[in-house]
Amino acid sequence: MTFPKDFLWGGATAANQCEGAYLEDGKGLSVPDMLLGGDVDTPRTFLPKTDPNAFYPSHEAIDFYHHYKEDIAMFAEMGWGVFRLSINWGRIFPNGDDAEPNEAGLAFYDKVFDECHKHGIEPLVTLCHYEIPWNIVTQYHGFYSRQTIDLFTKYARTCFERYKDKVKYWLTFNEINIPLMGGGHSGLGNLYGLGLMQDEDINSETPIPLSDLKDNPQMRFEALHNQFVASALAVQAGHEINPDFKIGNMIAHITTYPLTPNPKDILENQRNMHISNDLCGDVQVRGAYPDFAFRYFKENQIDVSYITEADKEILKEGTVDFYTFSYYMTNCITVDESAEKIGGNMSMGAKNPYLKASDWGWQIDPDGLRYTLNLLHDRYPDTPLMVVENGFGAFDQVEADGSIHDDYRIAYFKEHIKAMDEAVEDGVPLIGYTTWGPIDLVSAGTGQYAKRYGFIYVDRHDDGTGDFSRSRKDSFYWYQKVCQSNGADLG
Ligand code: P53
Repeated sequence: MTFPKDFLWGGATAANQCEGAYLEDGKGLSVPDMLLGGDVDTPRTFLPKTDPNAFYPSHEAIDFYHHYKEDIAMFAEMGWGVFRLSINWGRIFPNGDDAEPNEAGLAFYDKVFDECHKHGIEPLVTLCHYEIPWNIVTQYHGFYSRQTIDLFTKYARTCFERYKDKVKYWLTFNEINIPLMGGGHSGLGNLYGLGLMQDEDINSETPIPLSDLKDNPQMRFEALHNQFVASALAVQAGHEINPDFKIGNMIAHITTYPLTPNPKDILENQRNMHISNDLCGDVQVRGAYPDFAFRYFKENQIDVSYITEADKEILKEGTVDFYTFSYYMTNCITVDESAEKIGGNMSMGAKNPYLKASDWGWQIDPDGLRYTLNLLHDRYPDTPLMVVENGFGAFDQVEADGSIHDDYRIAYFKEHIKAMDEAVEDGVPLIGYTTWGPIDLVSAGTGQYAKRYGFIYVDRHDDGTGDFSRSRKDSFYWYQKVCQSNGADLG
């Protein structure tokens, strides 16, 4: 058996995609609460006010807020050692800038973490998973304001102090590199990631597709910089509050290959990998911007005078203890503009003729995971790695007897776990694996329930019907064997 004895197996979720109860116990509105649903061809739209006639998937999500005991018991039944979840910032500071935290919100996560420990499950907590309080968007332009650095570090400190004996593993920002991904991701990155929206969009009376949100690259890069500083300050605060904390970063690692051996494609792919994946990773692991970033900033007319000497010091002092990333797919990069694209309205690259794709155009590439783990270990040789999201969004069919035969999902996971096994064999220090959406939840990209990821089915649908009941898919029993055998029994 290759996986280390204390390897952490589990699953990953985000508060806004699961909890629902969007105004309960004093929670304030946060960014996802303003987003309507879409599908593979229709981008999610955003409406900067709550319309009583519209369906906002996050408002009820899968009602984890009231089902957490049942859900965590089912996670334990699978034999998990770790559960990745996020704290919804707006439950703790409903407006983001409140003087005092909301006790009811803090108490909810006490109960959730206690429930995890009751079952021997270690929580891995993301502080900010696309959950910036809406008031920070409207009053501060999100992370574009340096004041938001203070608001975030206060929130982080509050969580670290409160849960210092219940949570050991923390992540600062989910997929911090999303604002660098381009394509349909600029709206997603600006709004979801940075809480940054231009005034003309904030005041819109009609729904705006996420992909059409106005982008201001100067503001986007300043906001991202402020987020780096906020992350580094949180890492420092966490280590001061409990030196045993392990605090990681989180990167959406969309690995890309050159579409052809044309050296122009090779160079373009290297540039893409540098900017999309490595820039953020380097800042958070090595504590400084990489050299290539400055050429990119110059070419994009970004004035980087906001990167002060004092900030550089903070980045250097706030490097992470481990590197985590999401891995779903790979894409190809080419200078040939006529090459066939992949990925629906969120397209991020060219189609790879050797790979099959999901119904959402995400190309399935288990070998790419082994390749990625090796790339990351080459780049950050002293840093433990963890895959904190990997999964297969698919339409599921419920049989007459209630069973769900999701062999396609089992096949996806089996090949990706084999790839991790190979990487461990290659010498990669991989410490854990949390699958994305172990229980069906709301898709971040499309807002759909129909894009299901779970081992556990949730009876809830895009038309707002369903009773939120949970049931086990075939993949549930399969993953149970994987966790219980420490990855030896892949069926
Ligand atoms: P959905 C794009 C590309 C890679 C990962 O995504 C992404 C996204 C954003 O859609 O996000 C992560 O739900 C994210 C999760 C999200 C998951 O991937 O669009 O951290 O919140 O649900 C899957 O299928």
